[in-house]
Amino acid sequence: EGVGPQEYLALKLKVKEWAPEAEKLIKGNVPDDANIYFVPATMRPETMYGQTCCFVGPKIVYGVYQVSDRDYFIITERAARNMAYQGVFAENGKFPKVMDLPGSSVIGTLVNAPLSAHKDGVRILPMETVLATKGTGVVTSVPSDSPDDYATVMDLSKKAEYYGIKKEWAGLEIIPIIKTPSYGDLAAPFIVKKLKINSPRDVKLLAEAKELVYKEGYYQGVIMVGDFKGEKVEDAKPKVRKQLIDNGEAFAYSE
Ligand code: A2H
Repeated sequence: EGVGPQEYLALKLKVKEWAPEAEKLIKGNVPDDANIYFVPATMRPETMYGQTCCFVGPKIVYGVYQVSDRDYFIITERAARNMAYQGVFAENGKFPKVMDLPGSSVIGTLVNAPLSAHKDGVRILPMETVLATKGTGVVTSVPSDSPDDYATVMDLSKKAEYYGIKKEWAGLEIIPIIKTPSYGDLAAPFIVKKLKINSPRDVKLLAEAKELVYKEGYYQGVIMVGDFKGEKVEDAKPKVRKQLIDNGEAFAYSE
């Protein structure tokens, strides 16, 4: 990190049903027929088949930005400003903000996650470790292949009441999407258990887990689902990325 620009894929997760608090805030500020999207930034487009939820920082304040006539994005102001210079908004350099939206208010919102096996949608859930200074401040969750995501959904399931969420929102089935020779087809859960990681706050161990899962998945992994089933992760990654962009479900974002 810090050596060159990060090339992310920004994915469009369309809101299907608002959490009550967010709905009250949105009403009257955004037209009823608008398409509103949460826009997570990912480095792993080929894992999008395994999305089970999407994280926001509960203490981060997001903005609702109008990107075109009927389309609105929920992202940090920092990301909106960057996108405004990357041809994402209607007018170059402009990123019209309609309103602020506290992360805590959107918890429980149901969104459609492109490529995910969970076709009825996935929930927006809290993740304390989301950085406001990276990507869009929104992180889509793939617990099969991301140790951070797995540790977080486990914690959310265990303490659902404390977090003010429904247990089943965090407990959507974790689907195997990448087969690896050493860690099986659920690499993140395998390594998290092996390293005895008990909490999303075990940052040192999680950094180690991330490194192990990434290397094994990226260089040895084979995709088990979707249009590129049977292909190596390395080969499938640019193809899934292109497909999502061509379908209008994602766009390139760099910082
Ligand atoms: B990745 P890099 Cl399956 N705060 O996507 C914390 N984490 C963030 C973030 C933020 N503001 N914005 C993006 N990220 C996460 C998938 C994935 C990711 C898998 C495995 C590993 C992985 C599903 N979550 O990342 O330091 C996003 O999670 C391992 C680092 O800029 C994004 O890709 O490379 C990744 O971190 C980008 O981190």
